Formats: sequence, structure tokens, C-alpha cells
Amino acid sequence: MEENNSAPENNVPLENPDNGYPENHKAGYVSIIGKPNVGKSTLMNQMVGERLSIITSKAQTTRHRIMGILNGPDYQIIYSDTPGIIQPKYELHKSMMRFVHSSLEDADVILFVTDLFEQFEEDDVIQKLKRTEAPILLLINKVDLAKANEVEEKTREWQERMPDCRIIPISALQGLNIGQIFDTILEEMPQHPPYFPKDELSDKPERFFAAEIIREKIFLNYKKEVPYSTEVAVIEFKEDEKIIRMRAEIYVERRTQKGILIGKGGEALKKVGIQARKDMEAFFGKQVHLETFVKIQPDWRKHNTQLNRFGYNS
Ligand SMILES: Nc1nc2c(ncn2[C@@H]2O[C@H](COP(=O)(O)OP(=O)(O)OP(=O)(O)O)[C@@H](O)[C@H]2O)c(=O)[nH]1
Ligand SMILES: [Mg+2]
Repeated sequence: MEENNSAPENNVPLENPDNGYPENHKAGYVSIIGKPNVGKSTLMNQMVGERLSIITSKAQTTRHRIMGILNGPDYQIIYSDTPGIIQPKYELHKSMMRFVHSSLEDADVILFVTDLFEQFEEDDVIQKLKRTEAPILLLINKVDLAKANEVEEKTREWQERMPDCRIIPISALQGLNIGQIFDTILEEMPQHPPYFPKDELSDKPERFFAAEIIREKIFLNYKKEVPYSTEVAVIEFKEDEKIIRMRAEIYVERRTQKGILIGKGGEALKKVGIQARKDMEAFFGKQVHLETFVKIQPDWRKHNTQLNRFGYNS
């Protein structure tokens, strides 16, 4: 019989994985998916215990697949936070949906997140789930805001739509029933050596998180299309013992957006810089010096060359 030499691209264990790990070590991938704004990123941060993904009240905040790794002596759970599932309008959206698909392909367990307020108008998430075989946990989020009987009603509705799923009502914000999710995931995890070194927290580099923190502040400080037309790239990241010095480029699509972003006398952008620096100092545990430059890149969301430059590989 011919040997199959095509190694899988993902799920490749570390070299010499048996070194030092118990035989019953568990490891696997957990994909967090759902519609925009239901609380996927809030949940991932809760599960990992770190503020890895940015969170805002606006839909489509997350644009990448962001892995958050939780390590224990005999387990490694690799969560993937993903963009909310939408009908793509731009090349950017298509790339975001490819991130969702790649996380589903790798998944050992799927956390399908919905919330009390999701108007079930499209079954696009359910359709995507039909193509996977991994066990699905359906999480009804934001139950801290529930009125009487609302949780029971929503649970019943979802049970009808997804009769094979285990349903858990949660509050990602308040940490309600998070332990129950963890226990279920661990039960479902296959025996496997770790995929990543045990001290790693994410697959993303430090400058990615720095850029995301700036993007979060832009989502929080501006209205309408400005946050959606903005992309951030950290082009310099120099760290010494005491301080990290960063240069970030902020791209918008139009001249008018550049004006709005900078604001009168530069006040608006200054505010973003101060807020971002504060959060970066907490994230990196070090003093941060941040310089920002605003540039115009017309219609960057529509062009694959631009998107590739920004890390949305097509
Ligand atoms: N009350 C309440 N609010 C929550 C909860 N979980 C998340 N939120 C809020 O819901 C909003 C969206 O949260 P995110 O975690 O950014 O949602 P997301 O699903 O990652 O959104 P996208 O990245 O845009 O797809 C934020 O304002 C959160 O603070 C919860 O359990 N209770
Ligand atoms: Mg998100």
C-alpha cells in the first residue's frame, strides 16, 4: 500500500510531543461561532481568563480567527474566536467567513453562541454546522438580562431547531455557567499531546494585539461607517527592558474619514491614542510609547492585495 505523505496542514502536533506529557493528556480545538454581537469574544476571554479579543457593542468587531490557548498540566484547549457570520458584501467579509470555515474544519468541539435577542432571520449558521461532525454546544448568552420565562422560551425554541444539541444558558459577561462549558469541553477533548508550547497564550503575535486594541478604541469613539472603514497596522514594535515603542498606521477609505478620525486640532485621535496606550500597558505589563499616523487607502475592503497586506489572507 502506498504511504500517504500529505501531512495535514492544521492539527500538527509538536515535535517529540511525548516528552514529558502524561499518556492521557488531552488537547483539541474549540471553535466559537455565531451571528455578530452575540458575545463570542466575551466568551473566549472568559474561557481563557485573558483579555485577548476586543469587545465592543458594535456588530462585526472581530475580523480574524483569534486563538486563545488554555493550558493545564494534562490538557490544552485551543479556543478560536471568529467573526460573526454574515452575508459577505466586500472581499473583507469573504475573508472573514473563510476564517470561520477554517475554524470549523479544525474543531473538536463547537460552541455555537446565540443570545436572548437574536432575531432568527437566517439559518446560515445552522447550514454551516451541518457540514461538520464535531459535537455542538449551543449557548444562549446574556441571560443576565432575561425577563421572566425568557430563558425557558428561548431554550425551547432552540431545542426545536437543533434537537441534537446540548443547550446551556450562560452569561459570558458575568461568568455564569462557564464552568459547565469547560467541563463538557474537557469530556469531549480527544487524548492528544499539546499542539502548542505550554506557555503560549495565542497564535497571534504581540503587534496583532496592539493593533486590535487601537481598533477597539476606534470602534468605541466613532460612529457610522468610520470604524468599519478603518484598519490598523503596527509597523514598528521595539521592546526594551522598560518600554515598548510602537508606530501604528491607521488606514481609512476616504479623505473625509481621515478628517473625522483626527478631529479638530487632533483631539479625537489623541483620545484614541491615550485610551489605547492605557490598555496596551495593562496588556503588555510595560510602559508603552505610541505614535499614530492616519493614511488613506481607497476602498481597501474591496481589494485582495490590500487585504493580504493587512493579514486577511485570501
Ligand atoms: N449583558 C450582557 N452583555 C454581554 C454578554 N456577553 C457579551 N455582552 C455584550 O455584547 C456586546 C458584544 O459582545 P462581543 O463579545 O464583542 O460579541 P461578538 O459575538 O464577539 O461580536 P462580533 O465580533 O461583532 O461578531 C458587547 O457590548 C458585550 O459587552 C452577557 O453575557 N451579558
Ligand atoms: Mg467578536
